Amino acid sequence: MVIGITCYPVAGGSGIVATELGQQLATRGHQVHFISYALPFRLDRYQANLMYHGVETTAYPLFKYPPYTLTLAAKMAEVARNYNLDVWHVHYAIPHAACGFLARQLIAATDLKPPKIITTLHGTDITLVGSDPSYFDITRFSIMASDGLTAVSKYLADETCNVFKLDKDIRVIHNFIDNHRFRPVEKQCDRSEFADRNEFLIAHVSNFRPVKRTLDVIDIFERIQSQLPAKLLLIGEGPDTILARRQIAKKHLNDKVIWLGNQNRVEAVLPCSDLFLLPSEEESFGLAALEALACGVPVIGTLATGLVEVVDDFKNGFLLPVGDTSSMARAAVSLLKDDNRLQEFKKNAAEVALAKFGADKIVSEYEQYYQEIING
Ligand code: GMT
Repeated sequence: MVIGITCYPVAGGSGIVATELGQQLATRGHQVHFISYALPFRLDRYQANLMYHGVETTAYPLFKYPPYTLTLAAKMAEVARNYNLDVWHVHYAIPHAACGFLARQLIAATDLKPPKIITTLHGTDITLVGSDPSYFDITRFSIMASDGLTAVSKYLADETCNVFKLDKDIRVIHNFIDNHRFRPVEKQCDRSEFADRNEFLIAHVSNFRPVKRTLDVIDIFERIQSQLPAKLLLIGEGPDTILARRQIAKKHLNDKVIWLGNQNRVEAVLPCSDLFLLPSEEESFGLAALEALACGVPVIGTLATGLVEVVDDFKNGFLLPVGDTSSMARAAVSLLKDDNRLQEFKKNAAEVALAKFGADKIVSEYEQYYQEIING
């Protein structure tokens, strides 16, 4: 197949899934075209069958907000015409599904057959931004206008139907991991760089948005380290970074926290960790948690989110109510203190991640879905 992929190129779950899907599809022999305003975050090496088309937006004094969505739609149509695309796969409904619709109208005005539009919903495009009154109607319209619709969890598919009062078939295709990269191999990293031999290493990866509740991460860690020797590894950056830094200083934890900023090879660090914290308010899936599990790291996360489809409660992690940092810390300490159980959780983490979310399985689900949609 010839597939166009549009996503946000910055560090963030939807861009990572889109990029890794494109790489996997190209490896399988499909021709993949990325269309975005910058080279996607993890698209850091040349690969056969994979091309990138940058979208430019001309600045003009009249434009307070340069109309990126128009140039994106025009580029999507141009790439479809030049390469005869079968599918436009857009990740994150806003504004990409609307751009797909517009690009289809552009092609329909010629004699060419437009590619099918498949929209993958990732989470905040529905739960936060899409449900905002200013985006609601256009998001609902663009979702309805897509030829195919996938969601990264059943939780998100149900949430989408509730929020938008939709009666449309949404295919659940979970996120996946490249199991050649994300493996529980401790020698991939040098643990002594981060912690002493007697210290536990606790990790958190996110884009430090309020929805991630980074202050809860610090609160949980503070409670853990008051009972056990431990270090906290923080990976990523975002709007709450400053807040988190202040909180760490206020709690006198500076010498126990290691900041790594954005990393595009988290698999080189995660396998050294003993526990991963993701106490998010909302998480449609929690790709960061899956990447940790695949590296053999148990996860402490939140109930009533898509994490229930990723983490096996009491088997490779614990899920607790949002904001209940004392129970999260208690669960963490009891696990870290029981080495047999910790090793068992670590083993389960990697096994479950591979069995349920291995790239081979999930990428085939996308291929099959593309084919179904192309065949109408
Ligand atoms: O989590 C974020 O803020 C980033 C966001 C994105 O779209 O880049 O992530 C969402 O999509 C990921 C990939 O499907 C999911 O694993 C995350 O759970 C989801 N984030 C939220 O629902 C908050």
